[in-house]
Amino acid sequence: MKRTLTVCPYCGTGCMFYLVSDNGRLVGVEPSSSHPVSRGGLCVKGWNAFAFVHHPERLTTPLIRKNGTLEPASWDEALDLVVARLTQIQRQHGADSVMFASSAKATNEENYLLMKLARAVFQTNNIDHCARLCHSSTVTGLAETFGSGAMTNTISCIDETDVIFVIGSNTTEQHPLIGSRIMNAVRSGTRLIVADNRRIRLARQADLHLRHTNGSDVPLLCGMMHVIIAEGLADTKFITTRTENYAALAESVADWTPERSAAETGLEAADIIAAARLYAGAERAMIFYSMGITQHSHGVDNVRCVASLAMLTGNIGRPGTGVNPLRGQNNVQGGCDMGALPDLYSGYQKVSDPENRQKFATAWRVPALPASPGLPLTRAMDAASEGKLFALFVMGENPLISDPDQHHARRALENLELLVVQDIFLTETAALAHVVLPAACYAEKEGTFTNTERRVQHLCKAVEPPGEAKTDGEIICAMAKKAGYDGMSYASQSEVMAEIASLTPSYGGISYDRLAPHGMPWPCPTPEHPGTPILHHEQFTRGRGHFSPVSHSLPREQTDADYPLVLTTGRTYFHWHTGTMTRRTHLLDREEPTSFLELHPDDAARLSIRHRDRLLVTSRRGSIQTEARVTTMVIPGVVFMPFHFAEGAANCLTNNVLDPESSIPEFKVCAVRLEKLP
Ligand SMILES: Nc1nc2c(c(=O)[nH]1)N[C@H]1C(S)=C(S)[C@@H](COP(=O)(O)OP(=O)(O)OC[C@H]3O[C@@H](n4cnc5c(=O)[nH]c(N)nc54)[C@H](O)[C@@H]3O)O[C@H]1N2
Ligand SMILES: Nc1nc2c(c(=O)[nH]1)N[C@H]1C(S)=C(S)[C@@H](COP(=O)(O)OP(=O)(O)OC[C@H]3O[C@@H](n4cnc5c(=O)[nH]c(N)nc54)[C@H](O)[C@@H]3O)O[C@H]1N2
Ligand code: SF4
Ligand SMILES: [Mo]
Repeated sequence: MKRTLTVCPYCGTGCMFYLVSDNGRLVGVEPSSSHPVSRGGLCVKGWNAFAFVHHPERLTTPLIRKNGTLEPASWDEALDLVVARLTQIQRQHGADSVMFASSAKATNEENYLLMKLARAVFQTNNIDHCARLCHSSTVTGLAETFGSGAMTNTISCIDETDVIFVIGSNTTEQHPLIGSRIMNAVRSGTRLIVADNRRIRLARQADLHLRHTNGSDVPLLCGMMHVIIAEGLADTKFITTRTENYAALAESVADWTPERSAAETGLEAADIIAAARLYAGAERAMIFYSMGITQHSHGVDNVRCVASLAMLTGNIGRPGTGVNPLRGQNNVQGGCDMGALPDLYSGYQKVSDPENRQKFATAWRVPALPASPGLPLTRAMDAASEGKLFALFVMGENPLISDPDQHHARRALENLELLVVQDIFLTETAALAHVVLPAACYAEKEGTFTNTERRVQHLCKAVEPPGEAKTDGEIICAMAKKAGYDGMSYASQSEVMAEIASLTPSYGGISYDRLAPHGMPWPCPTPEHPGTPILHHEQFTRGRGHFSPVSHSLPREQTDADYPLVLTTGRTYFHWHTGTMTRRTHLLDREEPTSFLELHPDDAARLSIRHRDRLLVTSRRGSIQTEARVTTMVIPGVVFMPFHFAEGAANCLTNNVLDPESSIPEFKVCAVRLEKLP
């Protein structure tokens, strides 16, 4: 038996564990008892993270579509075809007629390499990844207010805080090892406020559970800030020494009396007052938030309000405080850090700045790099439907199931002249591709992932990839070579990290020999620097923290007589997104085998729907069939569905409207009607 220390491939919590293998095959997982986050624990997905690796449906050879069907091909044939078609399409329609979707499942090194391939070799800034669907509103909102869009504090700070405010995060199911840290803290006396209208596990432990209507976080947070200012609970010393633009914020919340906030949120004024007093009264308070805040057409405004609330009470820059956006995928923090974003190089260096372009062009040995920001992923589907985007290269994403408005996404993907999908399984998106490239998974490669608390961790190779599958990094470098670029041959992944460090100030001091055993948090500017667990300690990354007042806007789609219920979408504990890995893991699939919809008993009674009845769910974009779960998890008027299931796919229903500033879709609110099926 061999034990290989590596990083969990599921969520951004970033637990580390040992993969146990016997004769080249994985047989199990053992937690790492000394890991600072997981501390010997794992959730059910971590315990089962070996099971999909040897699944018989893994992709083992490249596939090329011939006469309508995908047929096995050699690597040379497949990569020659991809490079030739990309080049041809660019020649015909311009450099920006192609786009690269990077992957929060891939390593930092691979994200860096794909963004280098897009920018240096194919001369386009059209590169993005699933962070667009997830925390793009955080990146925009916190960059403006603090100067940095990452979690400000550490997971261990949970043990040192007095009050935890969880807003729009189902932490015990989606970041289970962080959720259990919160539960432990509450058991030893930490106070907990939960703002989420589902009765999630944490809500049952909370001192205050605020079940406000979906999309009413701005009124809730403005109401709390109004109370804090009116009752003299603001931290005036912090405001004067550390922040700017306070007067504008104070003016903007002056009308947000608890009564007005109550009317807009559906809460009691007394609860809003109580939440404000509890949060502001603490010596140290932490905010955790996730998709309930970000996935709205006003997601950036939500983030601005969260940032203001923390600054107003001086809850930034100290242990046990902070604004903590929980990053979802195992390496979505790293995907952003590595510049798999249309407007930024690695380390959030703007492509619009000529000095940055010069620096990267020199290092990459190319004459010039493109200046105008590329397309956000969520605008790619429109561009493909409108005949402005002709080729899409997708590494490790499944947009046909994860993008909003599936009919629209399918039409767009089918309209492309070239769709290439590089994945470990033949996903629903891959089934539409012209070329499919078989990738190695996390257990079959070396590299680094950066978790939600900015901790860069090293993963080690445990077993060989199946068949002819290659690592994402190998495939990208082979493509660069075939495109005639000689600046992408590396002897090892640590060499790629050395290049990243040389170009990325926040990773400047990071190298593989410093990462054992459990990684270190960026910013880490020099080889001597110990890493930075807590951001904005003496000053904010941007200097002074900036209060950004917001005005209130409603979700873009409202209910009416034809579509009387609000649909909100999200996740379950057992499944991962589009189910490619978890639905191929027997123990997980057994727990949650199929699509379902939660609805409140009052709505069920009105519509004569019983538990487990088959339902037809219809929105303005499409219909699906699913199964009813009658439960008080949800409030009357709101129904909830996970988006994991290709049959009964929630994203047939969701709305493709975007936040104008961050281009995040409004996954958390659309309008539907239900009919009981015979
Ligand atoms: N098991 C599992 N874990 C995962 C994932 C997975 O697929 N499966 N995905 C990972 C990824 S990439 C991400 S981004 C994270 C997401 O993690 P979370 O954001 O925690 O998960 P969601 O279920 O999308 O939504 C969280 C909560 O937002 C609430 N909500 C909906 N609308 C609103 C609103 O208007 N305001 C407020 N305050 N709350 C609202 C919902 O009721 C829900 O309980 O999870 C990560 N972890
Ligand atoms: N309705 C609704 N839709 C949503 C959301 C929601 O809350 N509601 N949330 C959104 C959010 S936050 C997110 S993050 C997205 C997620 O959307 P996606 O990123 O599209 O979802 P995943 O299923 O995680 O896709 C990851 C893919 O990578 C593959 N993969 C795994 N490991 C590797 C590897 O090492 N290399 C390669 N090349 N491939 C690999 C997997 O097989 C899988 O196909 O969904 C979004 N969609
Ligand atoms: S909490 Fe997240 S990182 Fe930890 S074992 Fe579970 S899925 Fe993996
Ligand atoms: Mo996400």
